[in-house]
Amino acid sequence: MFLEAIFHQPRDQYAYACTETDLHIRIRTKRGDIHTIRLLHGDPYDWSDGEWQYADLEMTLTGSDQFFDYWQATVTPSFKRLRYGFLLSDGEEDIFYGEKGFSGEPSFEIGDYFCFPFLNAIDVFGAPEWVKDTVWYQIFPERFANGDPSNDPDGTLEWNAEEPAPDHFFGGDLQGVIDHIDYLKELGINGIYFTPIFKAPSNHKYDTTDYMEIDPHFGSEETLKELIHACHDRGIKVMLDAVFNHSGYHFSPFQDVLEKGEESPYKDWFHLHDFPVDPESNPPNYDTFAFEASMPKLNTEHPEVKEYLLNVGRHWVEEFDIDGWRLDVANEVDHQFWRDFRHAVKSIKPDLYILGEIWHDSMAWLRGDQFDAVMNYPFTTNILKLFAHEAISPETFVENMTTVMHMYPQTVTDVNFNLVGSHDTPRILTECGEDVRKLKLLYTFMLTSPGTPCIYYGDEVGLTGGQDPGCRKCFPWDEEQQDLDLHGHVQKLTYLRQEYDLLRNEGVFSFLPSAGEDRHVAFTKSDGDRTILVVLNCSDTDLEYTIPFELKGVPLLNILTGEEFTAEAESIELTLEAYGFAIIKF
Ligand code: ARE
Ligand code: CA
Repeated sequence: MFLEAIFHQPRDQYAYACTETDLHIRIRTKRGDIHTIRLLHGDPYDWSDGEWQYADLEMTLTGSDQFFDYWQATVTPSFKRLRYGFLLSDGEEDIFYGEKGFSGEPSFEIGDYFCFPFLNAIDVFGAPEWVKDTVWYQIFPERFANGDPSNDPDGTLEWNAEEPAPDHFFGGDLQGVIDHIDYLKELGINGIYFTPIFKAPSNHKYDTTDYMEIDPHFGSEETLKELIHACHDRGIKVMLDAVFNHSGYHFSPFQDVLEKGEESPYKDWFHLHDFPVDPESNPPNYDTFAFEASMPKLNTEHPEVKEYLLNVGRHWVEEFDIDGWRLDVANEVDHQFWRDFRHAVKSIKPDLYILGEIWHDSMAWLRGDQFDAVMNYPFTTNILKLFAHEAISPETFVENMTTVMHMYPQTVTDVNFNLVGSHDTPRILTECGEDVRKLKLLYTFMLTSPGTPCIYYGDEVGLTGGQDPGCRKCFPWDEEQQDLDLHGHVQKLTYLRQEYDLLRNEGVFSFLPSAGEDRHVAFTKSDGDRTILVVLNCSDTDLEYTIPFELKGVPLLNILTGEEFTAEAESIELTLEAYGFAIIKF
């Protein structure tokens, strides 16, 4: 037994309350090393027969990555307290593992057990219920649609006439979104994430001048209200972008500091190194986002700054009824700020969704006291490697995805924000070498797997483009320029996700083996009674796939085609064309 590979910690993704009554306990072991694990568990104060009383429960293997197996058990402690240890068996020997380490026999000393002291309801991770049923659509407002030419900035270019450059304006605005709201409804999305809309000089508006004003080139407060009404009437949630790590150059407190230096009452609002404050110095003599002189970092520890920004957070929830905040550069802002932010906005709207923009391991923000989810870029990376770049084998993909799915508590994974591209990455079709078959396959995976998927505007009609600013082209509203077949596929998937709760976040997700000559990925979502099987052929040749279940006499439904059939033989073969896929329900 490889004891050195065994890992558990009594917190975070290894021990957490998944509901107000239940705990998930997880452990990691060397891949293939352990056959069974029993969780020995009891209440710390239950000594009814003069001995500590514990029960025992078999743990489930929930997945394997390159090096490790992951195991999980759900426990409902009668009195909300738990002491627990693991009895691991490799078929030859049994080893007990608890807080004090390993021993040959299960310990009778309660002090040797791990401790989950008490399941306090207020500490349970609680993302809003609606999120797991949401398919997001990300809009970069300057490029989605121009609904009001009268508010266009000077020098606005003709829609879609040129490749976007960092300083281009094409006139997109909020009225444009209102005008096309039924397009979005019909696409089957039910949440919109808007990149920033507050007053700022750039086209992307991450350099905020005024957090309390809608950018006049995007519209007015009335336009935003109308837009949010139009969305809510159609069951679409609205999430805005909060850029609180830094302000823009023209933010009046920063202007004051530039003008008055040490005399400015705002000098502690930023992280200034010395005076005079000099945006021309290289690097700037104050902290910024990524050495950008036009993005001075805000001092979120300062009580006035904090109060100011929390008020911004509250204002757009209270007055405009937004449903979510996406937090820009969330990991560079202090944790205490986010705790207070959560409290401030959730006191107004308890089911508000808080999404942090973090590209790396984000456990420290996902303990229930800060964010509900993060932008799941590790998911993106793995998807690109398999489906777009064909740089890894399906087996490696399954291993990597298993790592990603075990990075956080399951309660987080269920609502995490899955994306395959954004305004910060090349377009997904470009990543796929403009092979639409690959993109359809990749969408099939994203829209049937756990988490809440997001479609970046225009990806569904085949927009292309490289890294920012290339990925920010204007939406091609002329249908001649749209890939309607791709659009139809995305729409089909969003509708299926609405129709089948198993494709949203019900049931247990399991990969099926994908070893062998074929390049394919297969997985099931199942609640015990009903199962949906998804098979994806990741190669440019036909795939003969034998369904690895005994289904003789069982009625099957191909939910993509509507075709129903009953298996006559012991085994059922599916033939999938190059980059083809099947979704079968039984
Ligand atoms: C502009 C130019 C770019 C140029 C850049 C150089 O457009 O072509 O490369 O300047 O400084 C906004 C605008 C950008 C603009 C930027 C600076 O949208 O167009 O870029 O401001 O003016 C990291 C951060 C992450 C951040 C990305 C961009 O961790 O928070 O970098 N994302 C947010 C927004 C952006 C926004 C800003 C932050 C600033 O989503 O749109 O940029 O408000 C790795 C790392 C990540 C890294 C990621 C991307 O994987 O692990 O940490 O993210 O790459 O670089
Ligand atoms: Ca306009």
